[in-house]
Amino acid sequence: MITRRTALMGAAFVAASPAVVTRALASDETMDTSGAAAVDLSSLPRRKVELVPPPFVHEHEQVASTGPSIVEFEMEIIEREMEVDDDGGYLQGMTFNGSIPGPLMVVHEGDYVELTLKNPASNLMPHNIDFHAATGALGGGALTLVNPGEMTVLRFKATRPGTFVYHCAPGGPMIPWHVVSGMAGTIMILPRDGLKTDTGAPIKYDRVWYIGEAEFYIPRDENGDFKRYADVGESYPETEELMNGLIPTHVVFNGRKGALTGDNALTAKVGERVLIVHSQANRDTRPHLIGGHGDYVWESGKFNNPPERDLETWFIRGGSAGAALYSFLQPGLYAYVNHNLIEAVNLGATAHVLVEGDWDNDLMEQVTAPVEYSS
Ligand SMILES: [Cu+2]
Repeated sequence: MITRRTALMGAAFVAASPAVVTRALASDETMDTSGAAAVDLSSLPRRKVELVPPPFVHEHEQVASTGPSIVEFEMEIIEREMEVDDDGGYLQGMTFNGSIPGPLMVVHEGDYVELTLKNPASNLMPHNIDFHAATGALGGGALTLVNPGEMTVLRFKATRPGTFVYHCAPGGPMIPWHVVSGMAGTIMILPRDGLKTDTGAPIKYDRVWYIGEAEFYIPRDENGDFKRYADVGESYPETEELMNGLIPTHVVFNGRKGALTGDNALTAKVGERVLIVHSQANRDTRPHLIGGHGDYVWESGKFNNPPERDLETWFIRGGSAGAALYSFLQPGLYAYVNHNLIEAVNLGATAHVLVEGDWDNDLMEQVTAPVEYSS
């Protein structure tokens, strides 16, 4: 029987890459758990959370005021062309909820995450979701593969506190392609009693920013201009060839060069403590706040480990998310970068933070402004 998936995938891909179709449809990407014993969670309260686009984060408690609950989220997968710079770069994007990265989800340790994942009929590709925070079935990937026009609901227990990447992983070479097309995000699982310093003292943040770093591989034409494609299927063969060379054309925060600079700069006030969650689902990176520090940094993002203190630059392993707390002490414009400075300045991995407040001459003073001198 020709399934809807076969028809759709066939139309988009058979001419381009039959091997890909075969692998994406392989049965080992799905799993039958229908024989497992039922669990009764009917006594647990449920609450529904509306996700918001990064760099912002839905309202949440830092210290849980109640016991565990089932936290309901919903995400729609959106395939669409996205402008990624001011130089004519367009990505045939694949996204969770329309943004790159996907939204930051926040729950507490012991909660159950219940995600409704929808793949609209207007999409071309099958998709799924692999939560690094979840246990079993390829992080949920083997239970969530949805064709265009299908939806699924996955529940998993949040057993380990920390920041964890989620991403699409529909099988074979579809996996890296979907990830570098935008299908990755982060879930933050807070300890029920909140974050702690290295000495175990409770510590809170005034705001959270979610920076999702991603790299894109956008083919160029013979004149060196970025190519545009009619849809994701058409973009695949040339994009895959470029991907396999491992040299990205863009390394960006939040989906495009300039997504968080200039008029889009993040803002804070002197004295505010910010938690910066930073993910990269595919490639190593090294965040650095120019003119500031990481007061407390969970470099690997896992809150059962004490945070490191006073860091200058921290390392986010590809396929992970980390978290850094910083209290801004001086006003002015800060740059938050990937401290591979070629990637920061030339390829796009820069955000700006505009901080209001009073300058502290004790921390830094311009003793003599630049003047000419004779040597
Ligand atoms: Cu996908």
